[in-house]
Amino acid sequence: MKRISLTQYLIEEQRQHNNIPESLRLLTEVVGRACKTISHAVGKGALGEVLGSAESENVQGEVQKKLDIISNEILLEANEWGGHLAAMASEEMEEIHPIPNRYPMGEYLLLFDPLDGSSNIDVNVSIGTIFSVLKAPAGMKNPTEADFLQPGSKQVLAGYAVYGPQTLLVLTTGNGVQAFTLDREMGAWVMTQKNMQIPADTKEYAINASNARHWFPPVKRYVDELQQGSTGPRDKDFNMRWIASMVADVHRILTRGGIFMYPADARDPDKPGKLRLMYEANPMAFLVEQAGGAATDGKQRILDIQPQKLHQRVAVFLGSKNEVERVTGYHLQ
Ligand code: P6P
Repeated sequence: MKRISLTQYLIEEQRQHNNIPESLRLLTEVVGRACKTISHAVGKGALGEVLGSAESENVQGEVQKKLDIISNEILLEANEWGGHLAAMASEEMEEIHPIPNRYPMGEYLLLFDPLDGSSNIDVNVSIGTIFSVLKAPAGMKNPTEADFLQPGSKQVLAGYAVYGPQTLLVLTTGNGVQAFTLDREMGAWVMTQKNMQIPADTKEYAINASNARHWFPPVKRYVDELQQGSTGPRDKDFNMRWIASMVADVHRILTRGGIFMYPADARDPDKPGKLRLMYEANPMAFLVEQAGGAATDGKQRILDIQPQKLHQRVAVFLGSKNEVERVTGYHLQ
């Protein structure tokens, strides 16, 4: 494959599809630059004295890691001056973050989970940054939370950076999924995968099996059948992976197929699972569908869900289309 930079890709994409105007291209490159900075901070680990807890909690009531806060600050500072954003929203902040008055206001809304998989930071397992871009409503003057509450089908760009053995940037603007590897010597994102595709069938599933006793019947039935393997109705053996970093699990699925599940369960009927709709499920669902996969909450397409709250949670079933359709079918029976 011809090695092209993120900038060249975005410019050529605009020429072909006219869907990445200058301001969106700039936004994407700024987010990419912020992810390089986060990658550098993450890579320092203990040497940078950035590991461990920050002794504070986020809006989810989860203890924040120092790198959660550092990553959030990096994204805020990188994106607030450029003139392409009207406001930002983050898993780490209760309220939206309007662009300060000293900077021009742009036409996009940026949402992110600055460092997904925080429980893995201190044990050197892959983590990542997830981001989603929406257009601000026409004529909006003072951004409010309501302006962000758009279904995932309205995203104009979504992606993630995964900080693992390689640092990768994976994104879509609606014309397939492309992956870029960080060339650390050049400090540049270089395209290494074009038009990633998720096989419709798979032998690999991802779920936190320690929650099995809480699962509702459709998930119990689906996972039991997988575990019966060639001795059961599926008539083939399956393998399981659970990294507990959504970015890493989703990247594996984009690379070789699989189904990822974080279902609602009986522990808290008011809490439909753990993952957040706006800045985890929606961007990942956009990527997965663009790669030929499927993403539902067990009953409906994630990208069709009309959000009610910025930090609302959603059950997630995503990945290989035939498996997602099977487990969704069990929910709808
Ligand atoms: P559990 C990380 O905290 C996260 O939000 C996702 O990245 C990941 O898929 C999930 O939670 C892991 O949850 O319950 O297995 O720790």
